[in-house]
Amino acid sequence: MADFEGIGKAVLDADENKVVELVEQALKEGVPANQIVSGGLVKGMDVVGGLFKRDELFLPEVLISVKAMKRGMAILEPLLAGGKRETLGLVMLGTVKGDIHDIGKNLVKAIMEGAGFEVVDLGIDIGVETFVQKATELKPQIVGMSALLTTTMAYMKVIIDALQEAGIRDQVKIMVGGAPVTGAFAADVGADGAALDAIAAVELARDFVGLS
Ligand code: B1M
Repeated sequence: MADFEGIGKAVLDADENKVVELVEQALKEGVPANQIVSGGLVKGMDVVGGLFKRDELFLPEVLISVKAMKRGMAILEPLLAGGKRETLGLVMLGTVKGDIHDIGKNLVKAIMEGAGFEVVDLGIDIGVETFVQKATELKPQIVGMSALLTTTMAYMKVIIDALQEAGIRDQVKIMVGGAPVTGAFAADVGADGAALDAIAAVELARDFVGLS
């Protein structure tokens, strides 16, 4: 019987060796990789996210839990590639044109992946053409934009308008974030919501895909 609880606890404890040991043990027992991800690793990250939200864990601790989770994922990912990986949804993320800040975006990516989303990261300084082209090609459930500068956040509206013009605005949920971004700003530019931090981003993403 796979020790899902133990895997989740090892993620919470950021005990990489234990994560590896228990994941390998579960595989030996014949447990499918996708079940180990959803029943063990993701459950552990859910607990981490909850504790962070209640200020019972701090960012560095969250990041080492993400690292432990990723050790487990590194074993499981090749096995998932052949079969169908179950994810909560596809998220496309990018820092908007003119802006190269990516520490927060990368954190959002890591925590979203930890929570079970598949994330395609377009990178930094991403223009409207790339956002529209990739959204058309990849058909994500969620398009996420990050901006740290008051001068670049306005560009989010350019992208949202272009998605509208391309006829795909209604097929995606749009999340905006970054230090200067607020809920009121999100409403102004026509986004579906803003998230103040990475945990809030996961909550909003879960809400977007009907899981909250
Ligand atoms: Co820049 N910078 N910077 N900078 N920088 C700020 C943002 C600034 C507030 C500093 C200041 O003056 N006090 C200021 C902006 C002022 C303004 O616009 N009002 C500023 C400036 C002016 C600049 C330059 C213009 C400086 C210059 O060259 N004169 C320049 C701009 C370059 C450019 O982008 N074109 C610049 C450059 C840089 C560095 C390259 C040196 C470096 C970036 C390195 C990198 O990212 N790889 C840098 C840094 C590090 C900062 C500060 C110090 C820290 C930002 C950060 O990483 N925070 C920042 C000051 C500050 O915020 N205290 C500053 C930690 C990170 C975890 O938080 O990014 O807020 P944050 O992300 C959070 C949330 O916002 C949210 O979740 C994250 C995790 O909790 N979130 C999302 C973020 N994206 C999200 C997306 C979502 C949802 C949530 O959904 C899609």
